[in-house]
Amino acid sequence: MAASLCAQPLVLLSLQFAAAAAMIAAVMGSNSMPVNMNEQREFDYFALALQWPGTVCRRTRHCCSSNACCRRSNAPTEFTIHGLWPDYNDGTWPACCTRSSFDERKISTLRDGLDSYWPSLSCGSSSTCHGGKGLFWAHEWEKHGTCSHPVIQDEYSYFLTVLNLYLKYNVTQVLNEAGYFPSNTEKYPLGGIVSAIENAFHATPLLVCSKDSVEELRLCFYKDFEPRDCALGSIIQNGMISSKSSCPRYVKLPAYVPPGVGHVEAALSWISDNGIA
Ligand code: U2P
Repeated sequence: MAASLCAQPLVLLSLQFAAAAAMIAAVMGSNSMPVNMNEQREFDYFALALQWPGTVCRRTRHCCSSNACCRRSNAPTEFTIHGLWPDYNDGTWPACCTRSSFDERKISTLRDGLDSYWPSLSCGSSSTCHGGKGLFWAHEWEKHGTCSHPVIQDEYSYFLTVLNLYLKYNVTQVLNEAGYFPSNTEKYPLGGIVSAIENAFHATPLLVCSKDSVEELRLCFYKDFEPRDCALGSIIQNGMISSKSSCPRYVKLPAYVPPGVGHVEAALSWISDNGIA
């Protein structure tokens, strides 16, 4: 009798543990380290991940107020922030390092900058580390920001640091100055884009593509926020580090097309909204 009374909570506990582990694995992604806080060693460097709305917004099928792709003429048309990620040199990264839950009030004074430069480009709520759903910012803080210790100590400093880095290292401006502008027809040499960034910031970025379109550009930094080369797409497979780039030799920087009824109609209405003949 006593044994069966004890067994039930144990079964329940292990089911809860399995559910929590599955949830955490989903939040962390496949290359992240286990979520045992005590086992997560300090990270090696930061990656500032930027998204290209012209590519990401093509995935928007229906609109909602939280998706900046749906702001039509007011939608972002330059790289926007995805997150600042503490990474390891071996291509893995720590995730969900402390129990510090996101608190929107702590970043209220940064709100204008975050809305402009760090908008969500999707409608779905993001997973948080502790089993909930929340804002894109909540996901980035809980998954990545909490692993930035001891360099970044709290939520406010994390968001402020990211905004400052983004504004200081203006990737869109560098690409424009090198002659790379949004276009749905033009293709640019990947090497030219990489060289433009290297010349401006003296470090090699990492580009991520969706087919032939640039989707993300990552700038990497030492812990004192001096630029450094990104670990060029190293991923761990079967215990071996291998290098992988998802971009072809010639890539597009697609122009923003508002999501809607269809690409052609949407493009035409966007052109007329913007007074382009
Ligand atoms: O690349 C796909 C997703 O994996 C997560 N990622 C990738 C590289 C890295 O250094 N760190 C990292 O976390 C990202 O997940 P997210 O922050 O969006 O949850 C990235 O989108």
